[in-house]
Amino acid sequence: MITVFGEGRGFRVVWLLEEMRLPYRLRPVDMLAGVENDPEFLAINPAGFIPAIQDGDTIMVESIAIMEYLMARYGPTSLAPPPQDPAFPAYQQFLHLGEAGLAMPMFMTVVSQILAPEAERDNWGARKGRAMFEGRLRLVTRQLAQAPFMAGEAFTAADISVTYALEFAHRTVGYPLGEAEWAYIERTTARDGYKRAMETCQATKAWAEANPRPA
Ligand SMILES: N[C@@H](CCC(=O)N[C@@H](CS)C(=O)NCC(=O)O)C(=O)O
Repeated sequence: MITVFGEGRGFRVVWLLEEMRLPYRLRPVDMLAGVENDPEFLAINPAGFIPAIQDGDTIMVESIAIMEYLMARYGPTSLAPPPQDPAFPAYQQFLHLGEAGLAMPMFMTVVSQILAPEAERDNWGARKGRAMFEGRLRLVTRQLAQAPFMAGEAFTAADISVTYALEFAHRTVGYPLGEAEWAYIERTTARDGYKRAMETCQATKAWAEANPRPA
């Protein structure tokens, strides 16, 4: 049985597991309570960030790497087009852009603007993180002008990666996404796999309900 430690970006992993219909359990990690009080989790990831997974003797961190592992180990799956597929380059690019280009720069902005002491909130790093998100978002917008999904005509794990990043930006700093991005989010999150993942991830569900999409 696969154990997923922590929500946050662990939502991506749970969503993927639901899409693949693989059995798993979610083991919550309370980051706000302090991981130093959670020795069982620290034994899994001594670096103290979420998500992590345990699958038999395998322990992994990094949400995108975990998704790639699960698809390779338990696929084949249409969520990961094969390298010969014309959709593969866009798939590979947006799978990683969702974290490296969107979620991570915005995360640095969020930790400054929401969690930092008042006097340290408005700083160059926070503004740069937001500007990086904004710049890279243009690649998403351009893709959506050509196709309904990041890899083209079909939903893939790249959409799990990017959708998480866009919802993160909205739910944290209220980032003003455009019409095309909202229509995209409606498409990707209408899936049963997303809805089942939301039911598993109760903290994420509460966070989403507290930050509804614009009407
Ligand atoms: N690139 C990593 C980012 C992991 C990450 O930063 N997770 C956040 C919560 S979603 C966290 O645990 N932050 C606390 C920390 O880094 O100390 C991934 O995609 O898994």
